[in-house]
Amino acid sequence: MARNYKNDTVVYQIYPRSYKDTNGDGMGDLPGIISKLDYIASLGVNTIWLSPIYKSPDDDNGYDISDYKAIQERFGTMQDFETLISEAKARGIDIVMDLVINHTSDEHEWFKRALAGEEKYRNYYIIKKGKNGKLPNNWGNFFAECPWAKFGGEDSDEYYLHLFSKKQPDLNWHNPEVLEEIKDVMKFWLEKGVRGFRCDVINVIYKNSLENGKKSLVLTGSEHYLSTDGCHKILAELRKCCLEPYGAWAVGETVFVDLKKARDLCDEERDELDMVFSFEHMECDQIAVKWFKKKLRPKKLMQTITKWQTGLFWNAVYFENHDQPRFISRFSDSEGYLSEASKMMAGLVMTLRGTPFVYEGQEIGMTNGDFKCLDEVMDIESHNVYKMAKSLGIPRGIRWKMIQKTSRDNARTPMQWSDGENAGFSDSKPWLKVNGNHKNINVERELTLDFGTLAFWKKMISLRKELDVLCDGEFVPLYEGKSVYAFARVLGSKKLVSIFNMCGKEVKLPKELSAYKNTVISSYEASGEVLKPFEFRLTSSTI
Ligand code: TEU
Ligand code: CA
Repeated sequence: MARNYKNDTVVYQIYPRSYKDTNGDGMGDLPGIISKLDYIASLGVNTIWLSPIYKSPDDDNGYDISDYKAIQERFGTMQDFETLISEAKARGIDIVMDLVINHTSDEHEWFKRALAGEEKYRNYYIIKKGKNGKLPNNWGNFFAECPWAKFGGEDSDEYYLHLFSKKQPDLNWHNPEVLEEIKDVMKFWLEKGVRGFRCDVINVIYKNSLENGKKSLVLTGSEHYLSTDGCHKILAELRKCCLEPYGAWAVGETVFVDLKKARDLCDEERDELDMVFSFEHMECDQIAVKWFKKKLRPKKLMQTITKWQTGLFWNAVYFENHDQPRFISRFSDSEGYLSEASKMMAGLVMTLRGTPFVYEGQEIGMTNGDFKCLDEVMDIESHNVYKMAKSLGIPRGIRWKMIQKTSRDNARTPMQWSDGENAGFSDSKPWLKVNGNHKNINVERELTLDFGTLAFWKKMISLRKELDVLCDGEFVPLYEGKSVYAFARVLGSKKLVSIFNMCGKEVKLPKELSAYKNTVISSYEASGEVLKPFEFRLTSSTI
């Protein structure tokens, strides 16, 4: 299969509303991203993935799109977007767009016309009569709501399906016209020079049936829509008609995938996606559902990483994004070692096999938000889950702890550019509270440090691109201990060994690893027989 990404692609994800505000409305914007392109280029990344910048009423921060071919006014203009593409290109940086096609906004023209009774557009959505005054089926919803909402007012006997918020009606992918519309959208952006797409919840788009689902704690009904044959067909078609002719690539966000399902979507022989974001490694510290967290056990994390590294031809390597709590905040003993933990993560992200994704702020070791109460949290999912927890009788204190630990807003706090007012993000009150730790953790300060967090990330990014063994080499598991992890990357006679201490205590270097002494780079200035808290080292040896 043609693979249109390059093995030395390193992606930087930007969540536009939190990156840089230039017009003082407290919300990041496209001119803000343009003003930071030199900074982004200095990181050494060669691709930017932009979370949605399309027109949207912002019920789910842009993942509810009301016009696929227009720019969100608050973010800027189409002219700004074109400038971003060309200025990025001038710095050797490609742009990848977020493609959200499981649902639109209920304010999209198509939905409005459906509501107005146009048959053609009713067919774009999944609309069903209730069963004897009840809902059409027993399915669950990703945002802890009811997935069915009345279509056309309270008196209607019809419902529309929404797996996410009520303002995100699911598209009907049984309708070939929907496919044609989306092809047209993709071509529109490809013509403007974008290099590919990150496809939002792509493995749920095609619903096989609307029958009741098997009762389950999470997402009852998902067996009717996870990775269906219909979905595979659509992806193959989008690849052939849209991606291939433009030499574009696609990463799929694929929820609840196991290895087998992931292989079916992006294996070497499949002409669908280039790679997928899987979730198993993000769930190492969860109890049944992501809102209940337990202590992260490094060993579980290592085992999961090894499983996916050895199980897939090529991985999308990520540990942070706009939906996940910051990773360094998940290590229970990272307090006091935040910079060390971040450097270790740089070592991990950049030496695993696959395409590395760095999420804004990860390169300076940003942490979870420091929210004190629910009023400071904006995310719709957090508010819904809080409500649901309340209705289940979960006590207030515990409810809040849940949200505090797991809210998606943890990763959405404004980028910390300086120790100044609003962290240098904006001249006025930001849309989401800036983390108080910007006094210590910020880009300006990092730029003065020779051995700081940022300097280390940059060094690792440049190694990742320069060393062919990191780009192309096989992954070979070597060691999984209580906190020590090691693996090799091998290409011909070249071999690099990554060694990690995934905890905040010193540990002796295991004897199995004592041969790997030839250090290429280390997250501590000197490295010896003892692994320091969260130490990472990369060593080289020959075969
Ligand atoms: O996320 C899909 C998804 O399943 C989760 O990661 C989501 O954040 C939620 O927590 C499930 O419980 C994607 C986007 O990344 C997310 O920002 C959107 O809200 C969502 O799709 C809907 O478009
Ligand atoms: Ca702005």
